[in-house]
Order: sequence, then structure tokens, then C-alpha cells
Amino acid sequence: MLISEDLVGSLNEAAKAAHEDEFGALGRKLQRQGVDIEALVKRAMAWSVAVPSWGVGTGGTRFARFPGRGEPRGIHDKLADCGVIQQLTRGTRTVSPHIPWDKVSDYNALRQEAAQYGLGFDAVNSNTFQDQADQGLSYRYGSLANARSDIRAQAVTHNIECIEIGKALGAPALTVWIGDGTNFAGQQSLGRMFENYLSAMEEVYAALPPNMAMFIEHKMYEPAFYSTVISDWGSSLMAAQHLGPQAKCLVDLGHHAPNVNIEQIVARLVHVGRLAGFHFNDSKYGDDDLDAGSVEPFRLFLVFNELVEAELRGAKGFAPSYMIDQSHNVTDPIESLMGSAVEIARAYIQASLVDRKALGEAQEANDVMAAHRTLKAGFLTDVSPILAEARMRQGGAFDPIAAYRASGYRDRVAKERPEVKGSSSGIV
Ligand code: RM4
Ligand code: MN
Ligand code: MN
Repeated sequence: MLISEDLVGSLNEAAKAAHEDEFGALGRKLQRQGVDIEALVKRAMAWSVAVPSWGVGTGGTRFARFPGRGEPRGIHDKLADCGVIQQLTRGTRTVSPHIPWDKVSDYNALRQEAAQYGLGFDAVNSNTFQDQADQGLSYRYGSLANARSDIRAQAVTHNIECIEIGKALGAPALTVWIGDGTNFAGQQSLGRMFENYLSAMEEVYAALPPNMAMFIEHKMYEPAFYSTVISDWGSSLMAAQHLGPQAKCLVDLGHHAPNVNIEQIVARLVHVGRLAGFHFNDSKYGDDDLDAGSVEPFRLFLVFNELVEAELRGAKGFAPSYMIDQSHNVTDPIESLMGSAVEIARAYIQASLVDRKALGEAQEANDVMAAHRTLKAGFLTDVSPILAEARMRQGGAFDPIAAYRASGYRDRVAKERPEVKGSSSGIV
């Protein structure tokens, strides 16, 4: 264990009396509404969201990156940091790796290393939005959608390598996000770029084993600022339907225009059986990559309202993957990721306690206010005691961030991991 179990135990013990009081009060409140708190604790215990390997390093903007203390030196340190997050929250059982950032020579050994921390692997992310030192051709003008067939072929090869890595790690999916697009009107044919992308993706798709999915991630803009090839869920769905049933559409919450109704996009993708899953984060303007639930917790709740509704009615093909995708520029990434994991679980449990029968009846009767109040009641319920109970029953911390601070983990790793000096730009 990376954090002393005695420490976690004694902190939990100190919080016990107040927690039991609050848990009991919430249980009685929910009972009056006909909701069994025990069932919600079980749901919270079964919940898990994947941590992005790149999220445990300090992020930055295109202007600057200000490294923190004890920055992970590579995938081995990143796994340890993810292990801390899982140990204290017990709701982040998988890691989503990014290739080539997390490349190693022995993936079986990496799988075992992760398992020692109680971690498995989620979707493998390919990267053709940067050039690597040892790379033959540049992605400056795009990758899978590039006008040049030799560059497209190089990007296809990289994605097929990611599939192989995914097989070795036991990952359920390959996530493909490309930065391809244009910065000038007329730079490329918008139609031809999409066609190039589709034919390159056909080759990647053909390399998928039957038990591996392909997640297509759309993003409105950045790094291309005039047009982006897979800019929205429409392009993503067209691509998925073109490729075949293993291709699905991944929704990164920050990849839409401000004020877009993301929960409705979720409902549409559920309807068509193509919802791959999520990259959770929060935003005010664009791909801000702020911590989930830190700016618009109600929007997060509304997304989960769609998910829980789909789950409970047994929507066909509904099995989304849940991942975090954030950039922690001014906080300790471990604290941010633990906080986000808790906020995401909170939205899930709040959505789970909505009285679906009453909501359906109000909707049937066109009773607008009753429907809204029924939905909002879920959001207005403080489910913190349920989340804390679920964590503690599994050996996690009553307050993960407080336990992490008390453990001195960051000081400890800062002694082993060399200081990163100066500030450079870039996303990670
Ligand atoms: C992108 C996108 C991808 C992530 C990269 C690092 O904006 O969200 O999911 O792989 O950032
Ligand atoms: Mn993303
Ligand atoms: Mn993003």
C-alpha cells in the first residue's frame, strides 16, 4: 500500500461518529421518499471511472506549464500516483494510457505492475497530434486525414500498434482523437479530408480483435482553428456507422461549443446504440479541461440523468466507458483527480435517486413543474455520506484529499523524483 493503512484507519475512526449521524439522517430522509440507502451504497461501491495516465502530471496551456513537485518521471511513477488515487477513493480501478507517452518494452510486466496497485487498464489512446523524435514523417498538416497517403499510412501503423498494446494490457478499446483540420479557408478540401480519414480508419478498424472497441472522439476545434475533421458528434457518428458496430462515439464534455446541450447528444447516441463513453472534465469556454463538477455540476448531473435513465430501461447496446480527461495546471494532480472522481460519482448517485416513476408520470401528464422538481430533487440531495460510506467499506478514506495531505506522499516522491525546472508550454 502506498499510503499507510493505519493512517487511513485512524482518520476514518476520527470521522466516524459524525459520519454515522449524517449517514443515518440521510437514510431516514431517503426512506421517507421510498429510497433504500443501502441500494445506493452498493451502486456507489460498484462505480468506477478511469484515470488518464497523462492527468497525474501537471498540465499546461500553449503559453506555459509550471511543473509541480515530484512530477512523475514516466509510466511507472504515473501508475503509483494512480494507485494512490484508487487506494483512497476506491472508485478509479483503471488507468487509460496514452501511446507513445506510456510506451514500455514489456506490457505484460506493466499489467502486473498495475495489478499490484489494484489497477487494470482502460482504453488505449493513440497520438498522431504530435511528432515524436524518432518519427519519419511529420503530422504538421494532419495524420489520418492528411492529403499524403504515406503520412496517412504512418498514422494507421501507429494506431495498429496501439491495438496490439491494448491487447497485451487487456484494454477494452482504442480511442482515436486526431487534431487534423485546417487553419485557412481553402487549405484543404473539407470533403476529401473526411474521405481520407474514413479510408485510413477502415484499415485501423480491420485490425481490431472482436472484443475490442474503437472509440472515436470528436472535438470542435484546436489545434486546427478553421475546420476540424471530426468536429462534432454528427461527423463522429457518420464515421462510426461507416466503419462498423465496434466503432462508437466518445463524448469529451469539453469538446463542444459553449452552451451546447450535451445531455441531448448523449440521449441521441444512446438511442442509436453508439455511445462509447466519456472523457469527464469541466469547462466554461472550450476544451478548458477543468476539474469535473468544478464549474457546472448541474450539467454533469444532467448527463448522468440520461445515463441512469438509459441503464434502468435497459437501452440496447448501452455499456459506456467512463474516463476522466483533465489538465491540472494549478493544483496537485492527485488531489484534482481524487476530487473529480468523487464529483463524478456524486452526479451518478444523485441521478440514481431520482424518482423515475414520478418523473415519468409527470412527463406523461405534461406537468412541467412537477417533472422539473422531481428531477431537481436528485441534484439537491447531498449524497456525500453515501459516497463516504462506499469508500470506507472498501478500505478507502472518509476524506481522500485530507488523508492524502496527511500522508506526506508528495513530499516523499519529491525526494525521489528530480525537480523539473523552468516552464515550457504544452498540454502535458
Ligand atoms: C485532446 C483530447 C484527447 C486527449 C488529448 C491529450 O484534447 O481530449 O482525449 O488525448 O487532448
Ligand atoms: Mn479527451
Ligand atoms: Mn480535450
